[in-house]
Amino acid sequence: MLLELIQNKIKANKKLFALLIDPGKPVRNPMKKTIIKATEYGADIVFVGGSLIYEQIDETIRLIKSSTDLPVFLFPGNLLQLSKDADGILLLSLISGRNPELLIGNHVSAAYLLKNSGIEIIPTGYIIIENGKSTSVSYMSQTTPIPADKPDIASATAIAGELLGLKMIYLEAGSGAEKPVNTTTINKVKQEINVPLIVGGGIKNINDINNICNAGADIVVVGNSIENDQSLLKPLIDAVHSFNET
Ligand code: 1GP
Repeated sequence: MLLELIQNKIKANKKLFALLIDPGKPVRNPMKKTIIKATEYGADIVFVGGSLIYEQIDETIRLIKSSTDLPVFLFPGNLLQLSKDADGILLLSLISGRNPELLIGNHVSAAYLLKNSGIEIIPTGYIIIENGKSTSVSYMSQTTPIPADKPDIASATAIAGELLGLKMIYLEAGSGAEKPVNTTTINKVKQEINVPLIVGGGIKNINDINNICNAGADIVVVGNSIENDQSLLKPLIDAVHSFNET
């Protein structure tokens, strides 16, 4: 079970690298190669999700799973991104927003399908932090991100998520964000929760990884920058894992 594996790694003071694959982008050739390389370089998890969808998700998941033995988890942008071919799903509740469909509505629609799928389900509190420009996730979700200079609101949201029983918290700057979630917010949230903390959005270089890991992220998610420059894959994975050596 992935959640148990994550919890054990965190207990041992280890951090994890998750590669995000956007099923809306061309998966076949460049991405297949990226997934094979990510596996070779020691990535820990593959997340699959995005704002749009171009093909049946099952086909994409099967293709990814044929290239790696890493856990492949859905990180769904919408109800079309569900598949029993994945190993599991981050069942996201967008707790920074007040859009009822993304807090509970979609979960009700998908409940029977998910319950009968047999895949691992990890209830995850999804928190969008504002970063200066509009991102796909805030536009598509029609929600207002938490202001970047209000770490107390972010941490109160994360605490509420944990109190409601959510098993992980995901701090999101938005795919392709100009800059990642600020370290003050990450640090404040980390101090207040006991569940694993995922941080993603706008991570572009080793410096970003170091800042985010030092601030307390347990799992770092990178998508766009690796799609744009595959030579970043190894250094970014190594940067996260360098925190496991001390
Ligand atoms: C987006 O957090 C993820 O939901 C990853 O973002 O594509 O900017 O790395 P990037």
